[in-house]
Amino acid sequence: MAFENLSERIQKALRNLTGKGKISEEDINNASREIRLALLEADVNFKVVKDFIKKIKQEALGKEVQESLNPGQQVIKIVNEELTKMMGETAVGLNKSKHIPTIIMMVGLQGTGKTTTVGKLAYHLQKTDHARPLLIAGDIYRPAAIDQLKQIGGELNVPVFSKPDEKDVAKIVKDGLAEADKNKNDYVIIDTAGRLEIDEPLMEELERVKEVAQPDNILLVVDAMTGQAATDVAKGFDDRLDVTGVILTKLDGDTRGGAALSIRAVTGKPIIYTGQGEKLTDLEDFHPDRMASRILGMGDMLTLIEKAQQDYDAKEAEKVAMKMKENTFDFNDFIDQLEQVQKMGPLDQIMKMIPGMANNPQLKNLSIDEKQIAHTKAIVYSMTPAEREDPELLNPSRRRRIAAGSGRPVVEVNRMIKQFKQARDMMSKVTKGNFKGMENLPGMNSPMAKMAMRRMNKSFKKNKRKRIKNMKRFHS
Ligand SMILES: Nc1nc2c(ncn2[C@@H]2O[C@H](COP(=O)(O)OP(=O)(O)OP(=O)(O)O)[C@@H](O)[C@H]2O)c(=O)[nH]1
Ligand SMILES: [Mg+2]
Repeated sequence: MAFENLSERIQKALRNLTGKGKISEEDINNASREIRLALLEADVNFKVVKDFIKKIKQEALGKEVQESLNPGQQVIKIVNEELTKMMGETAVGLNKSKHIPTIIMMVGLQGTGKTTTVGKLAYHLQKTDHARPLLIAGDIYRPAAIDQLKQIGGELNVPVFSKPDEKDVAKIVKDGLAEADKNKNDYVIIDTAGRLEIDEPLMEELERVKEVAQPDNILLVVDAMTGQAATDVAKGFDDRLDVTGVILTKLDGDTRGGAALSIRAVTGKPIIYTGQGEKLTDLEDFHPDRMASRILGMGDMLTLIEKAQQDYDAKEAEKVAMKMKENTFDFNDFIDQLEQVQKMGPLDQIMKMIPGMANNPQLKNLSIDEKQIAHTKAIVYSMTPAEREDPELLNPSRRRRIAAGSGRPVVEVNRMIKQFKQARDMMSKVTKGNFKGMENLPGMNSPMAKMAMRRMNKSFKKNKRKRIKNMKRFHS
């Protein structure tokens, strides 16, 4: 998976912060150092890394405290924002010509994915813009290049203009454009030849094509797997051709992240699309914010919670399973469960970290009832050890004593004991891999908490086989 290492390391550095109520300058420095190393290892441009870390420190140390976030979450937010800025802030699309055709010229080193991307882009424009593109085969050096483009055109039902015997690429492009005029194509996409490195003849040829075609878009195709070297190449192309945008290919692969993260900062040119596979459908618009979230694993903050919960589940589910089997699940276990829920942190605040969620109206109705959980705990702690271990002892007079001891009304004590019994039922389901009903636990009565539960339920089911194996081992 792309960015795996980078993602993991940055998330780890940030996770160390989220556990803390207060963050010192030293904490920030430690996290910054970790992030810096992670970025350098991901082959992000040295200068870009330096600027980035400087900004993170400035922001993290200087920023006014925002009440809705704890300090660790605030640092995550800053890193997320800076990472987004680094990649360009907002999504950028193609330049469209006032008059048809809109002309797109594809450039880049050998094997980066130019020809494939010509096809992907044609398909994308067909889908999003009902486009009727013409493709021009401007690579006359590799014998199979024209056939490759023709095959792609055939798949998409898109015409391909080529002149196999013409040695002047600018002339081919000129004739191709005349053909597009004649046929009223609304887009023209020009494929060009690649070289192993930037060389003078290649650049001159591309400059001539640019001169003739006057393209609305010159898209530099960059292989994301090549890391920092890719940014140097990008700069070389940009200096000569003044490209309008970048397409990052092979983001589906084991990309370290260097090119994706530094190319915008180094060239000032926006990433417009990303290639996510070899098929013609594998082209996606580039959204800096989504990419940052993906790197930080935040687009799916719930996954983090889920993961924590899974780790807990693995051990705890075994214990609970045994308790259920022996019917010894008691109030001590009940308290454990409650504490596990609380350990996940203030759920409403974590929710706000999810991109797009901060302004979600549903969040306003969100109440994770911490108070209720505290009351429940007070009641349990007012029980004698014998009562906690054997709930059947709880007769009316004991309940009155517990009510007095915890400062809660008797009805509430009764309700809680009833809930406990429900929870016990629920636990018997949990051992069968079903979290349904967990929503009814105290404090879990909110849409968001329910959503988290549904997710846990799903992931629990997914790992069921593994769990059953573990349990069998545990019981044997
Ligand atoms: N996994 C993956 N492979 C890709 C992607 N884009 C292109 N490829 C593959 O990369 C290889 C080279 O692609 P081409 O489109 O021929 O590259 P090119 O830049 O036209 O190459 P030259 O014309 O030789 O300069 C092919 O095997 C493609 O299938 C992508 O986004 N993901
Ligand atoms: Mg090619």
